[in-house]
Amino acid sequence: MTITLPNLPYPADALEPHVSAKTLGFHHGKHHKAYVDKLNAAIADSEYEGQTLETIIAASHKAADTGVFNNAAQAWNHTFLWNSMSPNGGREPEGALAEAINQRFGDLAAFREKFKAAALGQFGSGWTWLVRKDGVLEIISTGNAETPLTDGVVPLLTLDVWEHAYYLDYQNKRDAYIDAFLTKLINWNFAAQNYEADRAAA
Ligand code: MN3
Repeated sequence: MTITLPNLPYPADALEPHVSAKTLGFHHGKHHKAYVDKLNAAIADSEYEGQTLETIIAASHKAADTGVFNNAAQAWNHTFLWNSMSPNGGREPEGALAEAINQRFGDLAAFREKFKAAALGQFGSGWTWLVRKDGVLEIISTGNAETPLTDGVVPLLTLDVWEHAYYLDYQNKRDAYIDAFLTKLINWNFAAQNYEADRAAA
């Protein structure tokens, strides 16, 4: 069994004008694909071969096997990213997740402000996440390939703040890219599914 590159959940031009088809094409077809290809090369004939992606992430992290971990985590993070955005995104969260957002952050505007500050404040490459930690919502950032999966918290949604995610469309204006994500693209339905699944599992 090899790790496969999943298709995008929407056409490459579906997020325009906020994320161009060119950016999404490169990001998925070149960057994400390269992580998957390098991972498969690294795990061939190793103890990781045939394991699920999640198992490979946990085991390589524990073993400090950086070459495997970086590519495995990036493969997983990017699939999670595609689902964190939607052509119909940017609306307001609903139901229990909306209540939890309001309870934790005050209101949606305050959530957006806090998420934006975290995404802007991530120095260099990395990711900003909404997670559920011990039943409480938190906004966290991780550097490079790091993923909350190895911290025992449940990711609900993520934004990629590596320059390759936005440079073609926004150049150095990371703040405009973050605003577009928060107001036009963010997939609250996906976050709500992850939230409900974690509540049901608790
Ligand atoms: Mn990326």
